[in-house]
Amino acid sequence: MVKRRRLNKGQQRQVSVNQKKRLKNSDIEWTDSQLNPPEAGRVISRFGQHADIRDEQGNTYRCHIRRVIGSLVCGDSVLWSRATAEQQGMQGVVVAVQERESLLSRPDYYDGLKPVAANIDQIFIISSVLPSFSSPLIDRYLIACEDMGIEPVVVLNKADLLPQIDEHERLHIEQRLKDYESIGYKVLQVSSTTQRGLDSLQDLLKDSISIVVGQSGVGKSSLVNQLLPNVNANTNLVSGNSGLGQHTTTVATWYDLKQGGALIDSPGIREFSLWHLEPERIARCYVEFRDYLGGCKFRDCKHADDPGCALQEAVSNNQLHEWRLSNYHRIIETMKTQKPSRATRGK
Ligand SMILES: Nc1nc2c(ncn2[C@@H]2O[C@H](COP(=O)(O)OP(=O)(O)OP(=O)(O)O)[C@@H](O)[C@H]2O)c(=O)[nH]1
Ligand SMILES: [Mg+2]
Ligand SMILES: [Zn+2]
Repeated sequence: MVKRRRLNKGQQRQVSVNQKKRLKNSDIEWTDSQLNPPEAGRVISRFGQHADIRDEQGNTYRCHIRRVIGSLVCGDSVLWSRATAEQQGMQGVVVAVQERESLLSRPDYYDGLKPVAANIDQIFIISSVLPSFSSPLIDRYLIACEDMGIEPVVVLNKADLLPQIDEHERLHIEQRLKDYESIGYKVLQVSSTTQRGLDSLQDLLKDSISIVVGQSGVGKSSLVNQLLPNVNANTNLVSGNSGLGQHTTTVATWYDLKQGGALIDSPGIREFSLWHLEPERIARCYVEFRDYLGGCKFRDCKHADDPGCALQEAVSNNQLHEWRLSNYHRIIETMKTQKPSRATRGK
């Protein structure tokens, strides 16, 4: 019997490179006569080299993405051509992307800045009583929204579980939500199980392109299913062992709303770093800090134990919430260690 030799690491890498080359070589191309004139469409989801495109009549087509197109994400407005005959399951080809009104990117330690969805005008930041409530994570999303100029809504899902948790934790969550409201943010407590608060959420959806974001397992897809009864987005139990979500949703997906606008479901995240922003910019994205930022004694004030810090003084006078300033410091601190060395642009 011939003993099969195991490949060393270098050989394994070469095999993988060759496989990728081969895949690229089998690129799909139709001749001009096999393609209809380009028409407008919307990216429903993107998967590697193909995307599901919705035409203006509301039908969806699986399309190949021309290699010249650098970046394409859920929500992009595109021009695409219908093919007269399918090739490898593809029904058409995306030929151009229209200019974006906005772009939500997910700063990922391993992959750099990864675009998630385009042309959105409202972000529902979903948190929940379980797996865990995290105000630093909500703050990170709020910073991203302020930076991009997109309207945020802070949503606590699984509000039905509030009476079941430790009282100390319940009071903590409720106080944080009140504080967000006092800063001026829209805050909703909802439950996709008991339907609590869903009418208010429904009202906010009207005529907007909205996206649900947040940790895995907070119930983003469950909310989408409740808000859009014809949709059947996959949902999954939070793992009994780790208490974490199971990353059930894997790609951002666009759902049309009957009354106009759309709701995008997105994959859960583990972390949301902000290394692509400067500390000064982050401080300005804490909207309630803005009135005080010019007032520190030193121009390079770090707002920690610096003498004459206007933010510290405002905290002492109960004009700012201490926890927001401490979240700010936590974020700045983690940025120092989380800056990725790899390329900062994904596709
Ligand atoms: N008690 C309670 N459970 C809920 C509620 N909403 C969702 N769940 C449960 O939470 C679990 C996770 O829900 P999903 O909708 O899959 O969560 P997700 O945020 O989409 O997760 P990913 O796709 O992994 O990011 C499921 O078991 C849901 O049944 C709620 O309002 N109350
Ligand atoms: Mg999901
Ligand atoms: Zn200061």
